[in-house]
Amino acid sequence: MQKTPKGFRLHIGIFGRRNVGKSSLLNALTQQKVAIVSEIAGTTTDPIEKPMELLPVGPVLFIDTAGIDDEGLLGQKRIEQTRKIFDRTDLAILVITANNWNQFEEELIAEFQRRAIPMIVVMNKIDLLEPDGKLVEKLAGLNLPLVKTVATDNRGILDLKEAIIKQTPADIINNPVIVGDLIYPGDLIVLVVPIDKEAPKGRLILPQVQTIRDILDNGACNLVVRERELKHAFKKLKTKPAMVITDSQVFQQVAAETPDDVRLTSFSILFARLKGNLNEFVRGTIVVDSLKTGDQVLIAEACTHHPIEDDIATVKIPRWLNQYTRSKISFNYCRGHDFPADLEKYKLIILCGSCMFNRREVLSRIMHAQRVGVPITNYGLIIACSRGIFERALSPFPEAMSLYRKLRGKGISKR
Ligand SMILES: Nc1nc2c(ncn2[C@@H]2O[C@H](COP(=O)(O)OP(=O)(O)OP(=O)(O)O)[C@@H](O)[C@H]2O)c(=O)[nH]1
Ligand code: SF4
Ligand SMILES: [Mg+2]
Repeated sequence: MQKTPKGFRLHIGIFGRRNVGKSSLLNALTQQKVAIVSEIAGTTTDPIEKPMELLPVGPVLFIDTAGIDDEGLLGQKRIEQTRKIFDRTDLAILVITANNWNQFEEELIAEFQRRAIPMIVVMNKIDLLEPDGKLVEKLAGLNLPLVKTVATDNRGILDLKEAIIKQTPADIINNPVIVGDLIYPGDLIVLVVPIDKEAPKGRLILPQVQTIRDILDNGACNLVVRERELKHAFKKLKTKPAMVITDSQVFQQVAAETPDDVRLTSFSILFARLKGNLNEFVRGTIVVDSLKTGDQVLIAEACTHHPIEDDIATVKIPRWLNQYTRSKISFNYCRGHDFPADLEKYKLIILCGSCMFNRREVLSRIMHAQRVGVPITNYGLIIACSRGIFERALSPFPEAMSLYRKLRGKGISKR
């Protein structure tokens, strides 16, 4: 089971005059032939909805609308239909062609502003006409983000995705679902929390507390145990739990003691999904299998703390990855909000759990990596992979699991 609550699916409306390339843009963004495209103005007559996972933003619903400069009675009806879409638009994309901007566009942006809908202006078909400098200046003066595209040639589509990340309202992009979409009310969830010398005195750490709270918010039950009491807890339970969530450091032991038909994952994988994009991180983690001696890997930590003994970034992850790959990888580091511009030299980028970053910043990092074609992942998935428990830890996430199997099927061998 994996459902995306409708409220968390970002609704992106694509608006503009007829024939500016709205449907072409939808097809380029989704990399599918979702909408019919033709040179005849007025091709799209009814709104077309396309739910999809937009990497790296997450679940979105694109709504391609009929061009709204129509004239005549039929045109009026289309305008009314398109205007109804305004009511459920979280983010508006206003498509124009090179220099075509007048009262029609002015009225549209005034309407979006009145409704407090964030927007992006897309100047499409720039292969046919040079953008007018004055118009570009005017839009900058209005504080309207502008992206230049050739929808038929995929040009500018990554810029558009980046603009979508920047303009998405914070409450949507910082999606608060930790585990709620994976469980039902009444389910029993077992959480395994080691209390070792690294655990803070007298309390649990924030990701554990947030997970407990999310389970409560969804009407399910928490059973919190240390790893040494897990066996005993299973013996006492009359029915199997719906899921076990563990600290990744004790994953191997917990996996051995948890029945095979009980879904098992780690806090860090739940937070990889919450803070970043699980599918994108699965793509990145697969690359570990081809790492070899001398390859450069970037580890990006959000905090600037001094490395402690047995530090995760400088000691544990390098040790586990070198053991797993039987190589000597060259590790480089960046910390805080600094993120290097010259990413091309890296074979892989590993982000920390990013608990101090908002999701927008993590998604921006994923976009930077995508631009230069460098795979990216995070601690949670790297720990699971290098400890040999990757498949088991992905078991609660059918979409990520099938992506993983598909990538493996493409000849990426398992060590
Ligand atoms: N040269 C060029 N042609 C484009 C570009 N984008 C779209 N087109 C062409 O422009 C025409 C209209 O594209 P559509 O995507 O159907 O436009 P639309 O805005 O959805 O049109 P309606 O549905 O009629 O409102 C098609 O012939 C596309 O192939 C572009 O960036 N460059
Ligand atoms: S995982 Fe959290 S605490 Fe650790 S470096 Fe990253 S942001 Fe800081
Ligand atoms: Mg269309």
